Amino acid sequence: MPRPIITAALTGPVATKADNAGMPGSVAEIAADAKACYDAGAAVIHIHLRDDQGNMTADLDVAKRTVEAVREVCPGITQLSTGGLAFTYEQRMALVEARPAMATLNPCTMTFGPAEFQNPPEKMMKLAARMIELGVKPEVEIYDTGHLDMMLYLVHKGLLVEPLQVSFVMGVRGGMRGDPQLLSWLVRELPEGTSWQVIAVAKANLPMTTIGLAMGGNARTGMEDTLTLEKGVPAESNLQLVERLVGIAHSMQLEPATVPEVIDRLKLHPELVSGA
Ligand code: KMH
Ligand code: ZN
Repeated sequence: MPRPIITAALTGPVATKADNAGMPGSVAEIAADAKACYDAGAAVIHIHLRDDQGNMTADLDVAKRTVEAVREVCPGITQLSTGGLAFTYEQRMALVEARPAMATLNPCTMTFGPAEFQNPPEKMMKLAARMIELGVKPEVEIYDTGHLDMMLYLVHKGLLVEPLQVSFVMGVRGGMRGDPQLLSWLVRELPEGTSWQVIAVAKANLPMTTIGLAMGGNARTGMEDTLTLEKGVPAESNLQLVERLVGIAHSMQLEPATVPEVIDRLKLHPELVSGA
């Protein structure tokens, strides 16, 4: 079984420091958390931006400063989110101009809890094409079974280049539920050589993440996906969540993948990882 790539999702599009004081709330706090999570075994750091007042932002200058700040403190691979519910598609698209090594690509519009998550096909394909031009590796976020077919269509159109990096997002109201049978069907449909993980939110987080690991997938945790260690027990920090996940991997005798392994497996642009 390949070693699992551990991703730390430090901040999200919904919760903020007001929901859990352990969540980072500035560029400097994001960088410090990135280093702590990298040191604990996370090779990839998934980030929704925060300005220095702790607000969610899609400001390109903040994006550039964040990518730079993480590169300065650790060799972890920065993955910027181009998701987010509070910004226009144009604002979200522009974030790849900060040239992170990776960024997310959400292939379809959907209901997302109480909100609408807009990913219009023409604009989404423009973003996919721009990511190829810049050498930014997309992580495709699949919230429902039809999204997988959209991903395969993008491959067919030359808008996604293999090896693919995929997240199966489970537990969002409006997307698919956390269900092991669904997961096994999805994994079976992936092109050979695809790297995949489960992003399981809220109560699906721990069981589905663990099942994904046991099936040979990668794994993600962090305060974007869960604010609690268990019902009624808030997580203290992203570090605590990463340490727990690495502990689960170790209990299956799985050692987290290193950054050089991830660069090689996902065919990342090494200069975008190091900033050289
Ligand atoms: N917020 C998660 C449910 C993204 O940032 O583009 C999925 C996610 C996608 O992390
Ligand atoms: Zn995200």
